[in-house]
Amino acid sequence: MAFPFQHVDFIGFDTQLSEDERMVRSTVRRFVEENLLPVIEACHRDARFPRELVAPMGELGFYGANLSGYGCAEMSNVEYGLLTQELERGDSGLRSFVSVQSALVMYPIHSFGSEEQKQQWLPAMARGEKIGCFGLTEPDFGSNPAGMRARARRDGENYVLNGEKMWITNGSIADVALVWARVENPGGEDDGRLRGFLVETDRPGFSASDIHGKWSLRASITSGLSLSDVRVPIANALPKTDGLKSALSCLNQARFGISWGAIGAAMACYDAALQYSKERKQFRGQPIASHQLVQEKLVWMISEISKAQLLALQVGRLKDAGQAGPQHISMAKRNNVWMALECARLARDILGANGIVDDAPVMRHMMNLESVKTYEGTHDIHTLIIGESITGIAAF
Ligand code: TGC
Ligand code: FAD
Repeated sequence: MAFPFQHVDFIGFDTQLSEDERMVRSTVRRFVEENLLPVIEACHRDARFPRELVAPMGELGFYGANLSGYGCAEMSNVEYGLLTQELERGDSGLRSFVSVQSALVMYPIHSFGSEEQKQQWLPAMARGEKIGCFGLTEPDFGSNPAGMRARARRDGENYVLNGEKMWITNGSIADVALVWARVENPGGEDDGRLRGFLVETDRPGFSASDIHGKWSLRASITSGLSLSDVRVPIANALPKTDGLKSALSCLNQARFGISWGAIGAAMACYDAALQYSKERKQFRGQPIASHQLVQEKLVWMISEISKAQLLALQVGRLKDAGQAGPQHISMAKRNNVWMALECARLARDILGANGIVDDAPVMRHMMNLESVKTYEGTHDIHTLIIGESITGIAAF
C-alpha cells in the first residue's frame, strides 16, 4: 500500500497563508518526504531515533525557528506552526525532537539566560551541533510539577543538584539538560524557589538511561535522568527564571507547536483513509468509499481537521500579536490532539485489517498520539486550565 500524500485543504485554508508561510511548509514537507518517510517505518520497528536527520534539520533552520538572533531563522509563530505540522505528518517523534530542542531548551535560554549562556548554546543548538533536553517531570510528579523533589543546594560558588527526572525526551543524547529544581539557599532570595539550571551532561554525578518497551513514540528517545551531587557553577543557573511560572511559560511554546503538529498527523491518517477507501472494493465490486457509513467517517475527519486548522491559525496570529494566553494555547493543544487521535482511530477502522500493519502510517500515528495526548499537559489538565480561565476557579 503506497499512499503518496495529497495536499489536504477542504476550506481554502491556504488563502489565509502568506507566500512565506506556504514556502516554509513546502520546504519542510519536501524534507520529510525525502528524508523521513523512507526510513520512518524501519525506525519505528527498530525503536531507533533517526539521528542522521539532526544536522540536516539544523542546516535548514528548523531549530529555535521562531526565535530571533543567535543563528535562528526568525520565523513567525504561524510559520513555526506549519513547520511542526509538516514534521508531525511524518512522525510525532521527529516533531518531539524539534519541539524539545526549540521550545523547551532554546526558548528558555533565549528568554531567561545570560548573554554568555546564549552565546554558548544558541548558535550551536540552532545548527544542531548541540542537543538539549528538558527535565521537569519526575517519577512522582507529572501533572503537578510544583511538588517536585529535585533540589539545588547553594554551596559557595556552586549549586549541587540532586534528584530524578523521568520521561525526558532526548535525555541520553543531550549535551545539555535544562533541569528544574527547588533551590536550598537559606537566607538567599532564591531560597525555596524553582529555578532552571543548565547541566552539561558529562558532569560527574549525571546519568541518563533510556526507557524501553514503549509502544508509542518509538522513533524518539525517552530517558530517565539521575542527578547525584552534580556540581554546577552559579553561572549555569538561568538568571532570569521566576519560579514555576518560567517553566510553565516554556510549555506554552511547546504546546503551541503540538497543536499544529497534531494536524499534520491527522492529515496523514485522513489522506491514507481517503485514498484507500476509493481503491478498496467490497460488496458488488463497489469501493468502500461508496458506503454512507464510510463517507460519514471521512466527513467527520475532514470537518475536524478544517476546524483545527482555523483554531491553530487564530492562536498563531494571536501569538504573533503577543496576545495568546496560556488558555488559548491549551484549547488548541487539547482540541487538536484529541481530534488527531480520533482521526487516527477512524482511519485505522477504514483500512480494516490493513490498518494494523506498518505499510500504512495510521497505527504508528495512533500510538504516537497516545503520548502526545499525555505529554505537555494531559487532555484533562488542559480541560481544567480552560475551566479555570472561564470560571475563575482552579479545579486541579
Ligand atoms: P499555578 O499556581 O496555576 O501557576 C503558578 C504560576 O505560573 C503561572 N502560570 C503560567 N505562566 C505561564 N504559562 C503558563 N502556561 C502558566 N500556567 C500557570 C500562574 O499564573 C502562576 O503565576 P504567579 O505569578 O501567580 O506565580 O500552578 P499549579 O502548581 O497550580 O499548576 C498549574 C498546572 C496544573 C496548570 C501546571 O502545573 C501544569 O501545566 N501541569 C502540567 C505539567 C506539564 O505540562 N508538564 C509538561 C512537561 S514537559 C513535556 O511534557 C515535554 S514532552 C516532549 C515534547 O514536547 O515533545
Ligand atoms: P499523571 O500526572 O500521574 O496523570 C495520570 C492521570 O491522572 C491523567 O489522566 C491525568 O489527566 C489525571 N490527573 C492528574 N491530575 C489530575 C487532576 N488534578 N484532575 C483530574 N485528572 C488528573 N516531561 C518532561 O519534563 N520533559 C520531557 O521531555 C518529557 N517528554 C515526554 C515524552 C513522552 C513520550 C512522555 C509519555 C512523557 C514525557 N514527559 C516529559 C512527561 C509528561 O509531561 C508527563 O507524562 C505528563 O505531564 C503527565 O504526567 P504523568 O504521566 O505523571 O501523569
